[in-house]
Amino acid sequence: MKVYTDPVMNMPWEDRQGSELIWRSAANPIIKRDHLPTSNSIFNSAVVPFNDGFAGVFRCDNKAREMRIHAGFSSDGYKWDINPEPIKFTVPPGVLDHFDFAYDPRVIKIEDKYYVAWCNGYHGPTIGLAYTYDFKEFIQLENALLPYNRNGVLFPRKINGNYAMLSRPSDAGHTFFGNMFYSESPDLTYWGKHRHVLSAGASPWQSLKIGAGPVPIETDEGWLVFYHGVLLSCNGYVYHYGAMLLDRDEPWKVLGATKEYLMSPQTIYECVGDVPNVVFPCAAITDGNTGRIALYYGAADTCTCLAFCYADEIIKHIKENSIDI
Ligand code: BMA
Repeated sequence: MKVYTDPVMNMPWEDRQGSELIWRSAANPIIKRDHLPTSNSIFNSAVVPFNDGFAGVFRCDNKAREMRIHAGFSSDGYKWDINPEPIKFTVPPGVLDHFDFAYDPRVIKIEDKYYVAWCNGYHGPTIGLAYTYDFKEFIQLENALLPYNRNGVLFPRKINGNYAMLSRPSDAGHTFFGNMFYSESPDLTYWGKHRHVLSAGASPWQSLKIGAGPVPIETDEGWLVFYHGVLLSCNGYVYHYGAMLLDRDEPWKVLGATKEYLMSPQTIYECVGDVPNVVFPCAAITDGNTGRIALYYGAADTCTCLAFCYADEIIKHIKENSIDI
């Protein structure tokens, strides 16, 4: 199996100790809630290889409980130097200049730019977009979609000549529904060609809502997409994650998706925090040479964690244990 991502020499990695398909870092949580003196919590954050190390955009909710995103740098993917000041976007003339809140960023390099997609407050949640070259200056683009929407995740290359995005239409609250859709844009401003990808409900862990997690990983078998799935228990929402495989040329076509979750909240740091029982992946560093994947996920809406897996094992598992398509 081929993974079409660049090699990452110094990626964060720990060998598997047991038999799980995805295993947790012994260093979890790698970023604690009080990593910044001003932070209430740091979670659901996105990182990418950058120069000889890594850069990222972090969801830092402050002690006023305002949701902000901050840039950060790391040489090893574990120890992060996060800017104590939130990102202040440069807004070009003619682009909507409005800020309410920002959360759940995803970051991806497309051609020569690093793009950030996040849940942007504009009369409710929608998908904000910006780009940077250096993780110091961020140029804001127009919001991609109308409110209400969450989990906007760009593909790492154009598809059929257009930029492409997965997203999840929602409502303004703690949405109790959610299906995944695909959209295309020639210029990152005007979006269309909207296609349904997958609805919630295929198995109990994903019965209430689903949404894309990290940026899709291109392989010769299709796009590997980790996604969160939510069920409603007597104690509220429980966030798990699994993975799906999408057609390479028509990524709205699902080739398979995990019937069983790959991770559910089970450790103390996933079950105890501001929102108990949440594992929420927003980034994956993938080494094109070995197919090793380091997943960054938020735990209990409080801290940031790492887990590891192999692309070929996850794809084999999807094929052998899929929901009915
Ligand atoms: C979603 C978002 C996520 C969060 C999740 C669980 O609506 O707010 O950031 O992890 O709820 O609280």
